[in-house]
Amino acid sequence: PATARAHAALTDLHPPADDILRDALAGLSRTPKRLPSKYFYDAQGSRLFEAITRQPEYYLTRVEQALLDDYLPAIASAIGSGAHVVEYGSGSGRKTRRLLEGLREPAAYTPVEISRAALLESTARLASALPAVEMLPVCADFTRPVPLPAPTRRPRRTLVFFPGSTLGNFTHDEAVGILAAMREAMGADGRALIGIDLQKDPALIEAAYNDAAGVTAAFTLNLLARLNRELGSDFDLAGFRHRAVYAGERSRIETFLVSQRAQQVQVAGRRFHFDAGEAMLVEYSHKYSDGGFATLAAAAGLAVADGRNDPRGWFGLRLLRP
Ligand code: AVJ
Repeated sequence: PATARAHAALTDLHPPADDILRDALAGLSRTPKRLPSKYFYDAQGSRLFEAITRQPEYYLTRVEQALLDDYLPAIASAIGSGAHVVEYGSGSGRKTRRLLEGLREPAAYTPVEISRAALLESTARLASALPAVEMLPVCADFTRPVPLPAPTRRPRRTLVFFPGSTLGNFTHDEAVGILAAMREAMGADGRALIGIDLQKDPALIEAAYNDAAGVTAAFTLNLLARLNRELGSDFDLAGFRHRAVYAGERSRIETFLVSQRAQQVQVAGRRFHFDAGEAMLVEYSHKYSDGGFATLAAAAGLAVADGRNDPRGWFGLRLLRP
């Protein structure tokens, strides 16, 4: 029954295959080439990301989870009862369950997630664990405007939840745009709870994006496998390698797929040439300072109302208000 209810309420704005095709062709036509990281998250990519969060080097998920547990009572008093929790890029929904259980009688929960499989699975799981919370899942790309479903019971306020330092996957201008859209969605009395990975020893950061088991490399390469599956392109996965380096002057991990030899790739009847050693950018993961994040939020008209970092200062949560 939980699954049926989750299906029935689904708002599906899933990005069509021609969006992926258009974005892939545009990115491959640029110099240097690039592909958008949002396309990592098909069913297989979402599974691989879950596996990344279990790698010993990938501290982000574990540290954020512990910080959230610790910070929740204070968040619950700041938010009050009857909130509509809206989550962008909900993934597996593991952190969400703790948040919804820790808040005071949340009225409704709207996960906005690009991966349909991950969305349906996590919503079904949450619905059976939290029967009092109205589930209003939306399958959509949150980098474009998403009309939010209205809960049956009028919520007291909206809380936008954006954990995992997902904001870090966007450029400065994109991040400002996403925060500004959140500000719009949350209304005058709303709040946003944002997870941010903080600046630290670059060796720790680089290890997190180059796990010894090679799960992150498989995750990165799945982007090409996805294009082959969905667009019928002919990327040779053995011809590319994952490379993630911390660019200190830009405070971000930059992830590339590096062509191992000179090669041609066909996408929808168009041919693209890769030189040997040519690096195609596929992801940024920005790392923040306290001040840098406050400035970013301010550019979107949001103020830091409260916040907390874990004891080592590796990861932070920030509560924002308009
Ligand atoms: C989606 C932001 C949680 O950038 O750390 C993990 C994605 N990429 N390893 C991140 C990712 C490579 C991840 N987040």
